[in-house]
Amino acid sequence: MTLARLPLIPELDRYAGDDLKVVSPIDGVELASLRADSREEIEQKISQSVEAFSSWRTVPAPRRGELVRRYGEKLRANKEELAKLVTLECGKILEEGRGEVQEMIDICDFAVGLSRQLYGLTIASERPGHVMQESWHPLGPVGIISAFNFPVAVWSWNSALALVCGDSCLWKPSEKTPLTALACQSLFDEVCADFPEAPKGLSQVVLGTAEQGAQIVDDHRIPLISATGSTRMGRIVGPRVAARFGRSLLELGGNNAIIVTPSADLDVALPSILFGSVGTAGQRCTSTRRVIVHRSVFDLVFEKIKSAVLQIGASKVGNPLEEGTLVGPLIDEGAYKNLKRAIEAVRPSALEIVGGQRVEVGSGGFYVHPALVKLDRQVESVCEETFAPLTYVMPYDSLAEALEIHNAVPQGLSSSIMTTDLREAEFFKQNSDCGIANVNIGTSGAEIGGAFGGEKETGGGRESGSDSWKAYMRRQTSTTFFGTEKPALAQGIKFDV
Ligand code: UN1
Repeated sequence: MTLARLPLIPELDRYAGDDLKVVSPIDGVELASLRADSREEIEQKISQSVEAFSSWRTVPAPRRGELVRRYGEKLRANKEELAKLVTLECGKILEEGRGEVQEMIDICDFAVGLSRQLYGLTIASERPGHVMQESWHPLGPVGIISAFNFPVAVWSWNSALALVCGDSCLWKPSEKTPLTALACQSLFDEVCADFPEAPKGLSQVVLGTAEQGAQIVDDHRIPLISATGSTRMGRIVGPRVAARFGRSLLELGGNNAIIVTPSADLDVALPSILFGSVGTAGQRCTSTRRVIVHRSVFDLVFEKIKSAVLQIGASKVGNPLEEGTLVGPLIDEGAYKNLKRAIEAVRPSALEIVGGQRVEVGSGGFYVHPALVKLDRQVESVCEETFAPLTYVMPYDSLAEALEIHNAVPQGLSSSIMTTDLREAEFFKQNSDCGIANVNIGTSGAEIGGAFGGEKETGGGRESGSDSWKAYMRRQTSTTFFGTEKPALAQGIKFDV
């Protein structure tokens, strides 16, 4: 254990144990070995969270915003260290590690503004002397289950909003990336130490695997479970939360496509296709997995992507801490095996396959040459999400057909069209079945200001910007009679005694 590499977790020893071996995907070296929370400890944390909620909900929202503002400042001061830890633990390149921490800072800023804008409504009543209002109240402890690929940003989208909404938080990070969670927790604790209204246990981390996650998922004291991860995980979490009439916010798999039309400006299209396909080693839920290209430019576009992918594969795959690297390692051997499996599944139908092989970068890590598959149509195996740098390129003839191909997968997160034709752009936006539909920018790299999430097997949740905050609050309709006459009943009902 190299404590010196983890200055953000001064109390790491407190978590030491044999349950979770945390390995850096960069070199396979063990970073730490941690203990999972026991059932009793989780029970205690949940009780603590309920307790924390009962006082935090009474703190005025702008003051709650002040705590989040200070946390944003703390992140600014520790951005580089936290970004390095993100890179060390999940393997994304340092530039993207910085981007991830910047997303946290941005959502904190967003939440601070929001803390003064948790607006309700005044509604016209049908009865004389009555007024109707809709207001938003704190919801309760929020359970946050996050994935390895955005180990800290996705937590912050949830927690920054939940905190200004008056909720307490319980965070079960991916068992592959618990260290970044502990680092965020210790920064949070530092901020709370100087904030008298912040109750003990306002935000806590629960360490463990799916087993520990399940205890949070099943607990009726936690009204909202926000879970990010695979569709497989969502299929388990969704029904379990529903069975106890809890609410879930699910951010699951994607299978995102970029449509390239004949009018596309290829200088605009190519960088987006490349960043979406190979950025973060293809391990974003927003990664570009499919490129649907008009037949008139199909070969040209494929060749351009291919030559860029070959160039990246030859010289830009490597240690994510080193400058110049564009593609770091896959998270682990399982991810590499999934990539191999997907390539074998598509091989019989492929016109051409580029890359997909391991790249030797040093010992231990699973580095791969990004894979590109040329197809003459969308085949069955393409419909499954593969969390790796694997991109399928296929042709279309009419835009209606392109949208049919586009929508024929079970996931519905992010989509994009490359076009300079206004009609094509609008047709695409009307017909894409995804939660995100971009024009002339790629599928990945969404800003925090918009609501983030998708339809179908992506789970239907929306988090981050816009009015996503409403998921973290309880809506209340209240009708007040202020008249002096006998109040009327609604619907014109007469009930004279
Ligand atoms: C994820 O991969 O789970 O839009 C989140 C993006 C990032 C977030 C991705 N802002 O690519």
